[in-house]
Amino acid sequence: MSLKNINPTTTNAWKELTSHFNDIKNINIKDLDKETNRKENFSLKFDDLLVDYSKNRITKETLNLLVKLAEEVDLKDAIEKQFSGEIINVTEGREVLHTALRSTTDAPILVEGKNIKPQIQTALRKIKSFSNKVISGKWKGYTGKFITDIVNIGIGGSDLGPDMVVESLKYYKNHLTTHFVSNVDGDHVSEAIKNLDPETTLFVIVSKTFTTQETISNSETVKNWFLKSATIFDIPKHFVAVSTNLEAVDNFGIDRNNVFPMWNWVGGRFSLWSAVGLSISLSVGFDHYKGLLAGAEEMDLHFKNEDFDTNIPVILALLSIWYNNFYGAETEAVLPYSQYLKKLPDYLQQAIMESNGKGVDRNGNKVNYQTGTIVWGSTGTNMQHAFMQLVHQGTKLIPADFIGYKESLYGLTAHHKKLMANYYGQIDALAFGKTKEEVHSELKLSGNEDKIGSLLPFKVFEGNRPSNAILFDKLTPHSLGKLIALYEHKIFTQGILWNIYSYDQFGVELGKELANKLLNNQ
Ligand code: G6Q
Repeated sequence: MSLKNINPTTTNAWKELTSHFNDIKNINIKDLDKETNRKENFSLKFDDLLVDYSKNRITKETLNLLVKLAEEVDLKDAIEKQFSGEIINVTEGREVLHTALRSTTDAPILVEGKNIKPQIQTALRKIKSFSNKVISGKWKGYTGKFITDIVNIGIGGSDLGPDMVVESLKYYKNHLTTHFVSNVDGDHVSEAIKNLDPETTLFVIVSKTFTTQETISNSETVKNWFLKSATIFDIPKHFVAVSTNLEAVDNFGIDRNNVFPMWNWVGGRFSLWSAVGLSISLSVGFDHYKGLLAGAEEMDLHFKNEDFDTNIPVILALLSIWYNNFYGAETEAVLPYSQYLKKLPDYLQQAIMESNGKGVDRNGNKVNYQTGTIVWGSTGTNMQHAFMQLVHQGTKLIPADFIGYKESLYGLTAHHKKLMANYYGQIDALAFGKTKEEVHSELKLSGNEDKIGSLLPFKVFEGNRPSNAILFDKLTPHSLGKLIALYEHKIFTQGILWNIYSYDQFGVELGKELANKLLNNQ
């Protein structure tokens, strides 16, 4: 049985939400914040994670209606279908089972009648043993030297996830240096290899199809570079692949023993939990890699089992729909207050926009409502000195997720205090703004009474700009896994509510076709 097919705008909840929106659209977060227990009533705690969504333009009634919407489109049924391996990626005829990759239970998950759990475990054992060998130095290059550098060659889902996680977990990394090459721009690969030593470099070629123009071009280039000093018999010590296309991998010259599996039931942008994450395991060690998977599994169970009104990914998805479909907000910002997470917005752009950037519903009809939000962002505090001006005083409504950590990793507590003061300061500034009266008395008190006439309107902050505070105790592989899975489930929930297919990506095809045509005509 496939996913249900319900146009959200035809539900009772949508109608009620529309009239509710008309009633409350001018509410102000400042007034809402005065409610008794507002923070407690609009916060969710899940072990080391606290999500405070009290600074949103919502009431209890809004939330009830949004939850009702999720119920009316039968989100529960869709969740069950995803986790149990139904073919919910209908347009590609595939199951969507990235959650199976991190499941530690014995419960079988069947794909074409076969339990996939054993092959997942075998792949994990292979990742473990390979990572251990390379990290310990047991695995040696063709002249007997240890491996010092890893180069991940892949693009899109075969690059953004591993790259983002390796960067985010830099604190936990070992002696290996990891590089990522993705762009077909030859300067990218040239820069990456210019200081590398072929005797001590390991290339991890990640391509589900092993036909992707960028990845194959870059792989051929590094192979030629390698063969300037080594022979084809040395390739097995320096090239491994993650792919489903064994024939193409063979043709490239990679030893079958050095191939890690990929499966069609894992979408590229959700694949860092598979062997696509090999560079992660090499960079931080298998135990940390497992920690990442364990954190994601905890979020999976929360998403699967928790009631919608206390379900973190569901609530964040519903809030996003509230702004996107009722307030007409076009974009959302993701603002991590950790320099380690600087690549998270890029990663989420693919995950969110490639998944939910669809204009046709599950009937194949053009939708008559807004879908996929535009996501963008950068790290705090850097972005406060850059684009935040527009978020505070511009004309657009931009709901924002502020991701923060109670503790820093190196323990410079004075720095962390400042960082978090900025985190909360921004949230409050957006929500509460600064009134005319406040600006007036500020100018007066600072002895600038003469400037009140000319400056006052420019210094006013309207406020009433919504945000969520997503706060973890500490950045660990475990909490990162949880965070990524949170967004994955938010994406899924929104796709279900918008009645679109989130797991195909035909939108990237046309440009590829045209580029190939142009190449062939040259
Ligand atoms: C992700 C997309 C896409 C894909 C790349 C790389 O969901 O499918 O970004 O990951 O095009 O594809 P290959 O892994 O096949 O090279």
